[in-house]
Amino acid sequence: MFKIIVEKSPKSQIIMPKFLANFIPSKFFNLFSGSSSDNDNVHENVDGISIENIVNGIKNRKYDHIIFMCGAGISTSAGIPDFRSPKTGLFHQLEKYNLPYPEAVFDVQFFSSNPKPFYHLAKNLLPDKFKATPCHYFMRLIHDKNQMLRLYTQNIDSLERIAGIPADKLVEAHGSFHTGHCINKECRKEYSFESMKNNDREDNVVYCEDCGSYVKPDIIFYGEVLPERFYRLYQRDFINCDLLIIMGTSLTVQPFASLVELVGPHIPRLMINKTRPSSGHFSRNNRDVFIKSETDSACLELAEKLGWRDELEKLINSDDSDNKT
Ligand code: CNA
Repeated sequence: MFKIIVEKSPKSQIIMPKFLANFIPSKFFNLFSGSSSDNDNVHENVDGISIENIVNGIKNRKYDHIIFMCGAGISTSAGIPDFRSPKTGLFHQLEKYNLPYPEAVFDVQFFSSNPKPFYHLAKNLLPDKFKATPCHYFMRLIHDKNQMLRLYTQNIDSLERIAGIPADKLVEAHGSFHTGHCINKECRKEYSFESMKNNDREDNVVYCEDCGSYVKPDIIFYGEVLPERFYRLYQRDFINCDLLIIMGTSLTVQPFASLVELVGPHIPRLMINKTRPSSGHFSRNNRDVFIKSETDSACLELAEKLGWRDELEKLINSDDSDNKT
């Protein structure tokens, strides 16, 4: 089992998790970080696949085993900050907590000694305050059309569930707030989201009612192992994927980021993000398309091209948005 790690420097070498090494020919590295200018809104590889090819492939159901890989960027328009965006990202807001380093807020050792910064931040990430975004509903639409194989998300906000994507289609790779457990190994009492939320302490810290230790939501902290479901499903999903869509992630957290390498060598990969990934995972390649954009506007445009705009808008405006987790 592999623990969650962050690539600290964009220039750092990718440390290939052993579980991926057997799957990944070296030529799959350095895709996407092409030579086209950062001002380009859309990068289409002229010699290879284009957005039109991808749209047509979705329309005529050539792609009906689509995998999505998502990160915090798909939820920023719902009011949930990501980690790394300058000024607005959660790491930028951490100065007041006087942490030894920003990631300490999600470090299991640090949490055991001081959970207060985490619980302050958790207030910003709690799922029931937020509505799913057009991007989430676009993925729901792909599911409704029976073209989604799976949605792998790093997000812990449960907005995918709120958008009505069923749990069996989801891999919440970094866990969720759905449940929590007492951190005392001898206790491990389980708590529901509701019971953790209904906490009237000013510092929001949740204490175990049985043993008095801290209760931690079941989101994966740095240094913790990802859920068993992640390891079980990625092995069979990615070899069956016929289109990979990556949205709103800096692709800096491992082992999640390396999943992009697991689809077959000719499988198209569409990435939608405000910024190009700075790590060395991508370079130009003729099966890759990068759209430099907000995820919501790109998804609305894709829906338009697919002739699904009305359906998407109906979903966005539907009662399904009423916080079902
Ligand atoms: P990140 O490293 O903060 O990267 C987010 C990426 O999204 C950046 O490249 C941004 O440029 C981009 N971005 C931000 N807003 C938009 C937008 N509207 N449209 C398009 N692109 C946008 O976050 P990652 O997800 O890559 O890192 C993984 C961490 C973040 C996981 O451990 C998550 O649990 C964690 N996280 C989750 C949430 C959430 O659940 N909503 C919030 C904050 C952090």
